This record gives sequence, structure tokens and C-alpha cells, in this order.
Amino acid sequence: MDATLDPAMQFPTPFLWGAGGSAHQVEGGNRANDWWRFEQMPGAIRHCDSSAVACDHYTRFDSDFALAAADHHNAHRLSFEWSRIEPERGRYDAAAIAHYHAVLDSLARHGLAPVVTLHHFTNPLWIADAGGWEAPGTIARFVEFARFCAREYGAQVAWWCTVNEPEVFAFRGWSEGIWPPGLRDNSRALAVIANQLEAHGHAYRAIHEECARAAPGRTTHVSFAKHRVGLVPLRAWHPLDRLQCHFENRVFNEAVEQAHCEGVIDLSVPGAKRVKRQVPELRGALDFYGLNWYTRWGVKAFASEPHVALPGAVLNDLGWELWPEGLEAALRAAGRFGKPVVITENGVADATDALRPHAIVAAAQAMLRARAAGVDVRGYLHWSLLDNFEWAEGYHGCFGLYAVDFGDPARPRTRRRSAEVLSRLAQANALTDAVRDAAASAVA
Ligand code: IFM
Repeated sequence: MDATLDPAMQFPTPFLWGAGGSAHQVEGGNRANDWWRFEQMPGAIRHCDSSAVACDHYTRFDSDFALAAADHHNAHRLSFEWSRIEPERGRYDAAAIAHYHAVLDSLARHGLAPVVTLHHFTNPLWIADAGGWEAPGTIARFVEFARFCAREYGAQVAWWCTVNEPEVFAFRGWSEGIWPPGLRDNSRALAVIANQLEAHGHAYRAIHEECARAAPGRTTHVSFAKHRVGLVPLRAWHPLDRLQCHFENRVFNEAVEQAHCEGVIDLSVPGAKRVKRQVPELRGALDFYGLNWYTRWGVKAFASEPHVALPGAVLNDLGWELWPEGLEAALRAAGRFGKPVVITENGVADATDALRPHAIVAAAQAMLRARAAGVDVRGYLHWSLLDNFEWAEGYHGCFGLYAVDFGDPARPRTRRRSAEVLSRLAQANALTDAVRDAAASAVA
């Protein structure tokens, strides 16, 4: 059926359609941050991969945005690399500032609305060496950086994410120890989440103040990107799996997303020091819910590997369950806060592109169902435009609509069939037969 005949298949206008990436994962050459230093540790990164060149997006951003524009995207999520813009405390680098102006100009020329993230996991070395996100002073330093960026770029950027996935950032780095700073201490992880949330509250206000001056009369949207994950007890009958699942769901999903409601941060997991903090600036500091959604895990108590895929699950290349149906539940959960919801990340590590085309169609279905149920879904930013440096997994997780050959110094990009699926979706602003056909022929 043609979507023009079926309003239930249509998305509202305007709707953000696009893809994303983050500075350290795509740019190459980011050597003044803690991730670069972490990468130098033997065994830290799968196959000893390195972000040294990554996608060379730092020099190729214009042609990359041309690919996105040709695919009918109208938005793009990117991050500013703090260690480039402010390589030393209080010293703002003119060349880096000019670079991101050029990036934003290029996005505008290509008709792509920027969705800018200010902290996507990396820290300037001077921040890391001063205690990173455990040091209370980092909150103020980050808010200064956010204010600087909003003043500098506010006229060009209407959509902002302050921090990306504070819960993932903290648990990977301070609890699982597989990201910098490589620690295993849940109490410290909770403190890091709290500091990021507090920083968000202050940065939210700073960005609004500066954007009101830089772009009077324009609506500015500020949020943070929240990673929501499905968690179920691996053994539904087992009381300890259920209990563990309950605690993890509470801290990872619920406590983080609820903090802005009353301006209260309240984080706890058994065996760790609870963090309870009133942050008045956090209250109401969310213009939209930025939802990052990928998968679900079975939770197993007291296991060396506490998160495992459910039996029979279809897995992506990183062993994560492909569960696009769960996106509807995540959207409904996000919608409880009464704010517009933008999917700031959703994707599949799938080098052969066998799963991704179907997953994009399933994501569109989930968005339409959530909209029918009253959730104000306003955008879909696929993760990612390009294959990129997947943190400790190196180049193993290929999330791109475009494949990148990291073995070739020229880093050629190759369009995957799933790019066509998203392209048709974005062009029609509807889930049409042409979209479904593209997905079906991609996997045939
Ligand atoms: O690549 C990451 C991204 O940096 C943050 N969200 C999840 C993605 C896939 O793991």
C-alpha cells in the first residue's frame, strides 16, 4: 500500500532522519585525550586496533556529509572533541574552533541539522590527570566548556546533548574496568554518574543562556543521550537473578532518567556507597529524551559474566541480541516523561549487513506504534553513518550504513544496502512498500 494512502505509516513533519558518529570514533588524530593514552596499553583494545586514523573523518567530513545528504538525511549527530577545542585548561585552540565551524558550515550546506554532543566518553588529558569525573572540579570545567561551545556555535546548533550515556561511561570505566580509567569499583562508578548528571543540569542552563543570545527567537533543544537497555532475569524462576535484575534496572535505566524530574540524584547498587544529591539545576533540565537503544541482556546473579544473551537469541557481531521489538517498550518508557523523544542512537554491529536492513524497518514500525500510543517521537539517528572505532572492540563492531576498509590507507567507504533502506524511509518520511522492498532485497 502506498504510504500516501495510509496515515498510520507516516511520520510527522518535521522529523529528524539521519545517522551519527562521535569525534574519537571517526576523526582520527585525537591524541590529547585519555582514550588515546588507554589505547597504548597492551591488550586494552581488541586486535591492538588504534584510533590513530579512524575514518579520517577529520579531513573527509565534507564528502561524508555528502553521502548522508544523498541518502536524504536531514540531520546528523556528531560530537565536539573537548581535547581539541581546549587542549589545556583555559586555552582554546583557534584551529580546532575553526575546524568545527567548517564542519557545521558543511552540515548546513548539505541540509543536515547538527545534533551536537559535548562529552562522548573522551576527556582531555588535563581533565583525566586532575581526577577525571571523580573530581568535583570537573563539573565546573565541563560546564565552562559547554558554555564556550554554546557561545561559539549556538547560532549554528539548535540540538544539543550534553553528555553521552553517563551510565555506560561510568560502568565500563569504573566498574568493568574495560575503558579508561580501568577501575573496578561500583561506588566510584556511581559517583561518576552523579557528577555527569550534575554537570548536565548546569550545562543545560548554560547552553540555553548562550543560545538565547546567539540565536534569539530560535528554539534550542538540550538533553543528554540515555542508553536504555532491556534487562530480564536469565532464569526467570531464580530469586537472585530477579533481584539483581531489579537493582540493575533501577540504577542503569530508571534512576538516571528520573534525576531531572525532581532534581534529585539517587543511585544505589548492593555493596556500593549510595549517592543521594539534590541538584536544583537538574530539575526540568530536559527538552527532549535522547534515547540510545540497542539490545537486552539476561541477568545472572553471582556469575563471572553477569550479562548474557537469552537462549536462541539472534546475535549481532558483538554478541548482542538483535531485539528491535524492544524499541517500542523503550520509547514508551522514554515517553512517560512527557517530552519529545529523539532516538539519538540505534544500530547493529553487522559487517555483512544481513540483519541491519530488517532492523531499520523494525525500528520504523516500533516508532510508529509508539507514536500511535501517544509517544511524541521526533527523530531517528541511526548509529552510525560509518564503521568506526568501537572503543575496546576496536574495528570489530561494524555499525556503519557505510563500510570503511580500515586496512586500506585511503579508508574507502562502501555503501551498504541498509543505507538504501534508511534513505527511502527518510525520503518518504513514511514506512512505505519501497522501504520494505529495499530491506527484503537487501537480505534476499
Ligand atoms: O559506538 C557506541 C557509541 O559510542 C555509544 N553508544 C553505543 C555505540 C555502540 O556500542
